[in-house]
Amino acid sequence: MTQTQPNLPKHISAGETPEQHAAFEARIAAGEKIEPGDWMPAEYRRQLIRMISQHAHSEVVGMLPEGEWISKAPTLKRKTILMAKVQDEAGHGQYLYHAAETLGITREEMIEALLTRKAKYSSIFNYPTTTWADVGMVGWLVDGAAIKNQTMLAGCSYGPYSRAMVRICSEETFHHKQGKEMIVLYAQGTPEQKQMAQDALNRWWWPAVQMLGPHDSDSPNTGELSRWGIKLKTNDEVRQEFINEHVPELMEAGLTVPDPDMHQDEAGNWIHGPIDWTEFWAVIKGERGLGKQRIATRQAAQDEGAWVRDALEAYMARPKGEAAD
Ligand code: BYC
Repeated sequence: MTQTQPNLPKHISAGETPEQHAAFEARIAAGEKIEPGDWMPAEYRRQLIRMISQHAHSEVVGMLPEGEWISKAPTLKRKTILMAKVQDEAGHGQYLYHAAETLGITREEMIEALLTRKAKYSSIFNYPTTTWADVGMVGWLVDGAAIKNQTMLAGCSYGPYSRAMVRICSEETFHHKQGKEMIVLYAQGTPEQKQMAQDALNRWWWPAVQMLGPHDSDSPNTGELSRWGIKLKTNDEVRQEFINEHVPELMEAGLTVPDPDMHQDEAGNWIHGPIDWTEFWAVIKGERGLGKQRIATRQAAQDEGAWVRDALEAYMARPKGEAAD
């Protein structure tokens, strides 16, 4: 928790001076990356730890809805692709936990915050994948929304986060394409397959639109994140990019976006109807959806993996020269 000083704005913490902040912000304005050993405002550090650790948790919890389908994939080809995708998400979690660790938080502290619900993870992963088409729709819409957000974050001011994002985005692009290819195929298939794709779109459209965060007017963190070059676009700007790309593509695939108010304005933007934010917050708090189940699953994985961590610690602490196996 950072402390503010009387008579200074909230983003300047106790012991920091406006001059330090001005020099720091000049570096960002000049396009320099901030690296782990550099001076940084305590609030910049806090915001990055919050956001990167929540992003890491999202990748790891995000393995659950798709992972359920590995044993039920319809063909060997689809199974192999899905296994690679889920494994990629674990890798993304690793890069991101490492990036957050460079800011002085430990892996244990982050996991504890996830399991005690002090830290959030993306609302989208509290929804169930009820049919095989949901796996394709997650790839197309969820990875599609994530890429829009993460391409922006690849240009962010913190070096380790920015570099992690470059690699993650290239993998997410493959995830997005495989999801789109699946859904386009099913939408052109039998009436039953097309209906399965449409039902999946009906389930995932609104959660995907919501996952990019509350409207800018209700986003308490955007001000500081934009000030410090962490967010280069606002939640609503990223959402608009996502909608503009995906609505025409879904229509071209023969599917109907489940928003009766969706229309194109004179500037060519696709304008969505009202978003149900009550649902969004209830899902984040675990009052609706699978939040409780997701945390219980992560807790079980943590408990069942304790012996592996203990064995690794014992191995690392073994006397010098002792045989490794
Ligand atoms: N879900 O001030 P705001 C993936 C919270 S995973 C839950 O606008 P901010 C994938 C927000 O944290 C991709 N909570 O926040 C993996 C804040 O609460 P706190 C995940 C949300 O940070 C597996 C409060 O609402 N991507 O690609 O300025 C399989 C107020 O919001 C959500 C990332 O994590 C939400 N959807 O902006 C497939 C990207 N939205 O923390 C795919 C990194 C908002 O103050 N994160 N909240 O208690 C970000 O870019 C930003 O954090 C957000 C929110 C745009 C999400």
